[in-house]
Amino acid sequence: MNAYEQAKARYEALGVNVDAALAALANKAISIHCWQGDDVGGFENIGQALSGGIQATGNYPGKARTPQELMADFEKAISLIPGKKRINLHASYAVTGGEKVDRDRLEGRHFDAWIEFAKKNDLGIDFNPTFFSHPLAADGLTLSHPNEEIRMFWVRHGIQSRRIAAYIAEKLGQPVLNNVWIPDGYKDVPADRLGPRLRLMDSLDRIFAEKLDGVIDCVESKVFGIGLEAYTVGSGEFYMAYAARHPGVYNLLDNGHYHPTEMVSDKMSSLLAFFDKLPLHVTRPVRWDSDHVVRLDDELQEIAREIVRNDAMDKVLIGLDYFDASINRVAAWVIGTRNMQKALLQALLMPHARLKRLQEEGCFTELLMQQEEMKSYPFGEIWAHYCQTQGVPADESWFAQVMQYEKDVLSKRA
Ligand code: RNT
Ligand code: ZN
Repeated sequence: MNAYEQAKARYEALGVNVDAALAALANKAISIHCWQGDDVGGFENIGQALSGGIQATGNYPGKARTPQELMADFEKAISLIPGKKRINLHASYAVTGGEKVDRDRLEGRHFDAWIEFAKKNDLGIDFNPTFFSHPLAADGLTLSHPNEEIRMFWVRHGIQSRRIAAYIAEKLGQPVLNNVWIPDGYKDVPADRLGPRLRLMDSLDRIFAEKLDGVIDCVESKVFGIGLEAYTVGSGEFYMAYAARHPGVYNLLDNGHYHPTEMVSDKMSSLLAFFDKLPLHVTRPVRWDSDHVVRLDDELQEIAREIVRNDAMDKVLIGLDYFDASINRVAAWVIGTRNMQKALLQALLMPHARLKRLQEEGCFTELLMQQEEMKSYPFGEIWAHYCQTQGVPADESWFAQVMQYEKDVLSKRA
């Protein structure tokens, strides 16, 4: 028996079907965010720094400056990642061929280059309207803006974005997740909390009014942004209630968007009890919503276990959302995505039925023992075997390829 067969036998002795686990992993798409490649810059060239209370810190050389560069970097990354992949786009990444098209005038055809790219690389696509880094979002307000003209500009952007998502879905022949996140909030204690929320509700109603095929709609809450610390219009309660009252609109959970001891892994089952889909942004908050590269840490593993043991591989739509500008950006994609997949594989290799039975029978000592013993099972051998069957490097040997790419390509971008 080789190392893989020995490892497999250990899991099978627990009653785990390893072949089924590997098939399930290979079939689960991870939506990889395009914005790690250029520090959430986009291609509009409208002289706007990243705004909206989010920040990419660091100055590592070689960030992508054009669609061609971003596509090349993304292709390098996905060549080192096993399994099914999607690319998550923002409206600010439209490829307009030099034409200046404002956000409320964007159309599906401005994403044709991405559709071709997706087809060539066998990727699905997800989409996000971009409610930040724009002169009309300079004060941190968009869909809740008290100025009706500005608010309606952003409503039109929301409407166009859903149409773009529908256009992409039609061209690819598969659904597109369209995620609405807005930065709206106030730096200091507001005098009116309800007014902005009622305006946001009205804006969302207008955006979601049109029935469109192929679009999965969702809304993403958060607690605060930089410069918007005291109040966030689109809070957790607001969007959860909105989604509950609007069938077809789902509540996306970003695990950087809660207070530090609140865990998304603990929230998922509550939403799975009520919704048939649960979109996620998987990130790593360090002291704040810092969007560090996803590590294989306890919370990532617990999120993956919630997906697997609740039979929710088809319901939970996994998207990554981090942007570290202080390290090689291609490596950042590879590390974070492989970690998400490793977490899923570990979860798939657990005897969940047996562990649930221990809980139901009140055998908490044995449950604790088994959960802890599982941590030293030979997971790495199964992962390596999976990578080999998928034709990607099984271990850190992928890193040499990224360093070669840095030398040949990234370092030449002055
Ligand atoms: C911001 C949200 C949002 C963004 C992306 C770029 O706090 O997490 O999802 O990170 O849309
Ligand atoms: Zn997010």
